[in-house]
Amino acid sequence: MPPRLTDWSLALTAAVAFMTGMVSLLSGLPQEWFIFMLHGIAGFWLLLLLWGKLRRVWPRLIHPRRWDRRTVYGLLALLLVTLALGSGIWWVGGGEWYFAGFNLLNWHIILGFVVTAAIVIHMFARAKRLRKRDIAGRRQILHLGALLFGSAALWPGQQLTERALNLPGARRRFTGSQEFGSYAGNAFPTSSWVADQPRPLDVNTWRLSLGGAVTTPRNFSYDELVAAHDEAEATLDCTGGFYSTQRWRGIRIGRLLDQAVLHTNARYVSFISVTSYRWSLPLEEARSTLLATHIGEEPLSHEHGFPLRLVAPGRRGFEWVKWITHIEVLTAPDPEQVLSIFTSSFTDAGRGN
Ligand SMILES: Nc1nc2c(c(=O)[nH]1)N[C@H]1C(S)=C(S)[C@@H](COP(=O)(O)O)O[C@H]1N2
Ligand SMILES: [Mo]
Repeated sequence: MPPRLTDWSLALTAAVAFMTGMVSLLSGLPQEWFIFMLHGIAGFWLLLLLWGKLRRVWPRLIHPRRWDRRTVYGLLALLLVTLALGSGIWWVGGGEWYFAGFNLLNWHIILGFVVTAAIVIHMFARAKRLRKRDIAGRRQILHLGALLFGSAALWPGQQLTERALNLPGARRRFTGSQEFGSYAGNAFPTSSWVADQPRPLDVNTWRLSLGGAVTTPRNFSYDELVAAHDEAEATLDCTGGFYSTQRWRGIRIGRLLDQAVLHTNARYVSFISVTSYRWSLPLEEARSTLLATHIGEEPLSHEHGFPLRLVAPGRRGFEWVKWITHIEVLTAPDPEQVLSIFTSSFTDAGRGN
């Protein structure tokens, strides 16, 4: 393949890998499985392209006399991309490896950001325009086609290999997450988006307040919420790579909202933690969603969000707000909630004061 076509294909594939990777963090519904497939195919495509590029620059690499500053950058880039791809493939195969407190998936995400940033900088500094003769031509089209089919075939190949070898990766959910402690009450991993660590909340003084676009703002005591006995079976699927299916108990949000009379322009419901961590759901989805006080027969443990947490089926774990103290009915989306999940750990309550 012409060098420029290889380079532009690399950039394009990296962009696809980056975007599908980002979208996958927000995908939790079974019908969104293809996002994860596209991400995997983009990974294999990168691997094949890299192979082509490596063959091209190989002579420059093995002759120290031909080394220059670009060789060093090139090798560094190669190392980064190999680590990014390797961590992803290893994780998907069921690999367990921790470094500096982060697992393979965490490292894969970090490396994905670093590689993407490096490619963007490189493109601005050095990219050469793609000319007509780089793309038009039977050889080029055959090459690109072979790459596309090759990577598309490698993906199911990988799934089958995992199953044939009975690797731990074969038991992953479509999101890539592995199961822990389903239907066993509080005995599944706990997680934070950053590092929220509030003090345990005292239900004697704790109240849930419901306000915003409502006619009659209200407070609810813990006992009032527990009395509802609504149930839902749902899977918490953390973007850190574990999932757990539980029977949750608490109160359906529609039941709460009915007691406050919503304004006609109400559109979203925001769930706000004592740490200021917050996330919102569209009104109709929120109505059928549960605020949990219990997992199975056990009250939520402090780490799982006692006294009250959101259980939002089909949404990824980071959206399941813990330690809720406020519910705010909104008339418009809340884009700044994305910031809140990064800053909540630095608030007084988030640090445990
Ligand atoms: N207030 C608050 N809620 C939160 C988080 C957080 O950091 N703060 N982390 C989220 C993340 S990333 C996940 S995966 C789930 C983890 O829930 P668990 O600890 O019960 O497993 O809680 C979510 N709710
Ligand atoms: Mo998470």
